[in-house]
Amino acid sequence: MRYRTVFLSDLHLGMRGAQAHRVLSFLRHVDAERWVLVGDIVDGWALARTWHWPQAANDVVQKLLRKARKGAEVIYVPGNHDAAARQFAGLAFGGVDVRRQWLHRTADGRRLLVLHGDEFDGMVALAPWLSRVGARAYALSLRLGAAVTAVRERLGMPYWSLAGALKDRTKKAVQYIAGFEEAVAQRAAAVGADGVVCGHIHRAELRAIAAGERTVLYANCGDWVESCTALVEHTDGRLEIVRWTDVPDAPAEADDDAPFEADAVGGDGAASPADLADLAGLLR
Ligand SMILES: [Mn+2]
Repeated sequence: MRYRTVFLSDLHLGMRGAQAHRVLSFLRHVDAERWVLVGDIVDGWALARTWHWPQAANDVVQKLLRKARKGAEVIYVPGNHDAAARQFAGLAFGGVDVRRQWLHRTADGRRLLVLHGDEFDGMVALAPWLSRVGARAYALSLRLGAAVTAVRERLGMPYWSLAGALKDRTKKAVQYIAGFEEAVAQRAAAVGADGVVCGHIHRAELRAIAAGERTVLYANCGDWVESCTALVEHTDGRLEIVRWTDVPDAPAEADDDAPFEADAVGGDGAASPADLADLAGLLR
């Protein structure tokens, strides 16, 4: 499959529960002129707690760099979990263009503001699973979800997300998501863009949202922790959310690598300068 542009966000490589082997399968089957990485590609928060960097995560980074070498345009807009990379905004590494935000022009001439979305956390009330404490509870629910997923795969059932299902059913989650989408759409309208592409809340979406006098396109890439979705632009500029349902063989080393203790890299979960240097190394 070949697209004009593929937008990917929230791979969370380095977090237990990340699905690097699925990302890899997607990258092997899909080709594009342009790859836009919309943040939380590497999860520096999770890595600072427990070092978990399976071969598949490495392969994902290598595969993206290879696409850049082979002539694809690769733009990387870091998110809050890989915010360390924001210091490199304006620079390019191995053909990867790092930007704080990005203005994408579609083949049919629409201007889309690309940002991760954590910029709006302070403006939207109550995002429990997005705070650092919430992130741990969320990771736990994902690990539970991973067990369910493993059983379903063994039974040949399609991929299904426990955390996603739980999240979608709480009233507060619904309110939060609506508030987030509204805030992001308002920003796009304020800068005169025709739409916005973001990630962050792990919920793929593609719809028009009224923002004041205007209507803007709200596009969220979703994530590769739960839903395995990407936003793609066809050669004619048409946008679409695709869900990657291929179930590749899970790597044998999946969960038996002994993690380093979290306190080896800084106590309270905050990234130390050494962590940032490590992260920068991974991103290069
Ligand atoms: Mn995020």
